[in-house]
Amino acid sequence: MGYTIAQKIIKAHLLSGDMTVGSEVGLKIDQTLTQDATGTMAYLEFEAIGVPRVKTEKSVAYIDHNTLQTGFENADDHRFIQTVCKKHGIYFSRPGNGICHQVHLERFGKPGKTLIGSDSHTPTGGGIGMLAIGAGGLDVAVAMGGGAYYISMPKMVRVNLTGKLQAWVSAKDIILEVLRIMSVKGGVGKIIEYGGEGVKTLTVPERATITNMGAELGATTSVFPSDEITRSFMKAQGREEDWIELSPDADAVYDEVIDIDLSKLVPMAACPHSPDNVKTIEEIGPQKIDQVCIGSCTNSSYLDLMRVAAILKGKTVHPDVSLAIAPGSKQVYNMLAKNGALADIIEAGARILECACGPCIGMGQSPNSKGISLRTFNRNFEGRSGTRDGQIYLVSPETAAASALTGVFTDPRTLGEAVNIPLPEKFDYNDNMVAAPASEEEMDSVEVLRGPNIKPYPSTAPLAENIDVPCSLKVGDNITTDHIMPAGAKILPLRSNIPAISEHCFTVCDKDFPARAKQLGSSIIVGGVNYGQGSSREHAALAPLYLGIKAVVVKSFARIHRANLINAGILPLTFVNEADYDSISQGDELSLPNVRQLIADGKTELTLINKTTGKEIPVLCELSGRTKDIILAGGLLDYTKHNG
Ligand code: MIC
Ligand code: SF4
Repeated sequence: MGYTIAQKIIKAHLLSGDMTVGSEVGLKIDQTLTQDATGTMAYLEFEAIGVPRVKTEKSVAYIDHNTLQTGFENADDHRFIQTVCKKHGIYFSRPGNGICHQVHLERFGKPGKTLIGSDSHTPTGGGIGMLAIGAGGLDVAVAMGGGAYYISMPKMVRVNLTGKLQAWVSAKDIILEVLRIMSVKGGVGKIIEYGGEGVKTLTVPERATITNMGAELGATTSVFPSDEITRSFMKAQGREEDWIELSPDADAVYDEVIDIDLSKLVPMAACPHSPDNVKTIEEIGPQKIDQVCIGSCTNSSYLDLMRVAAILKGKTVHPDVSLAIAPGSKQVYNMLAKNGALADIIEAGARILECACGPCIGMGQSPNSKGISLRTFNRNFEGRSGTRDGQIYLVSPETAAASALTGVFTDPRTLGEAVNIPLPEKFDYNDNMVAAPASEEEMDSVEVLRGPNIKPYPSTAPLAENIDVPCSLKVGDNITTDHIMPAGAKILPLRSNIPAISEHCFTVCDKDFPARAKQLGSSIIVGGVNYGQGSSREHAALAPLYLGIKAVVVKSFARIHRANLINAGILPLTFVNEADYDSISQGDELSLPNVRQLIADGKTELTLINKTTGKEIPVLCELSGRTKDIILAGGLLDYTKHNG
């Protein structure tokens, strides 16, 4: 039996386990990336592990999220990251150089290699045939120290692309179609591989838009073959020597196949408040809009922005619309500046933002009350824009630019003849904004600079013999990490200060939660399906840890968040019968008697007793040998310190 692309990369990097679906595999990690909002914690964890110099082939730290500096916090954290990287062998991409995924794809990613990043959109690297996976900061820290990264062996899904996109229909519309078909939880436990004749019609930046937003499927990652198109992209980046060919074996077996005829797709939007709430622009109709934002790691490539510039050229943004544009990298920005496209964008009235995440994570440009904002981003969760009742629609750059001119939802196919922007033969690359680390001889003399905002990792304790605590919060389905640990300009500067950031934990759902949890001392959270979808932020586990959460009992978990809970030493439990969700109310006294012994004995089915009602509820605690030991030790940091 042949292998899929992902199986080939996994096989070549397998350190432990066998490749049976669902069983745990340990992978050798070639590259890591961090960004600043998760990076400070990841490097504090790396320091705690105590390995002097990274053991990966390439580790890069990007500054792209916390770039709005309204106080000392972000600047201090950036200085910490810069110095800690210099000391320990990590490349440092300076603020202004661009969004981690865009820059990594341009400058460092390599087909056939493994990459983990402390950001859920790390799968962007799948656009050039990498096995690129989003992970919690602590997992990235362990990988930097040379440790394996563990996933449960995913199922393989093949998305078979045929035909060719019509003019003005975009790669964004392809991934919106996949989201429409599979939903935000349809990819959990799966790797999505793209294949078929249609793949040959897509450039690397288009492929990367698709693998990037595959994160919204809940998938472990997404991957394209590495072919001649990949080779010409790498060559245009001056990195042809990094290219290898990669394709699935002819007899590779997929667990699921989805067929998409590209020629049938039309411009679409993900409507509020979920990336899978997809409608065509035609179905939405010519509704009035207030704001358009173009950028983010999904759609801020040179090709994206050249198309936008061509649409805006010689026109003016509608008077009722604010158009903001953030190029994805310095390379993109520079090329637009040199070829005059930036002038066309400025002339049309766009507000140019720095090369960073910006509005995607609520760092400015929050829309007006109830404002309708069209964004080329990947997430439209409630409140994420910074405006609680903001109505965010996720669209292609073409739809965004066309609508910015008319002031209403506009199908870009009405723009007339298509613009043809070819991939440049040579990108305007240089790495002058990437600082190399100190040499091995010099590293000891580098001083790591820490600001007063940096507080230590929360204290942990080995798993208790019994858990007897109340339910401090009950939430519904599809809770995102933006609910658990909101981001935005006001809260993000607290990412290195767990006590302070914990004051905002779950406040989107219940503003009294942090105070209640603290008053209770220890407690349990109850949730529905796909709990913890969205980002990789381990703060969504560390804040609950700080607030005394001992276990989270839900109908099902999103992958990265479940791993982060285990890393934080919080028990992840699922209901055996989903209907039992209804038998727990907030405030009920819950008990897991003899839990430590049962888990140590390898029991996977436990009994959760609702002492308030007397009901006995069967729950699953599915831990492997390694994750079991992590939970018993009180988290991955303690486990790693003791097990090396
Ligand atoms: C996001 O898009 O939600 C983020 C902000 O990039 C997060 C990381 C974080 O919360 O710092 C992610 O995607 O993992
Ligand atoms: Fe940044 Fe948005 Fe991409 Fe997250 S999704 S890395 S916030 S641009």
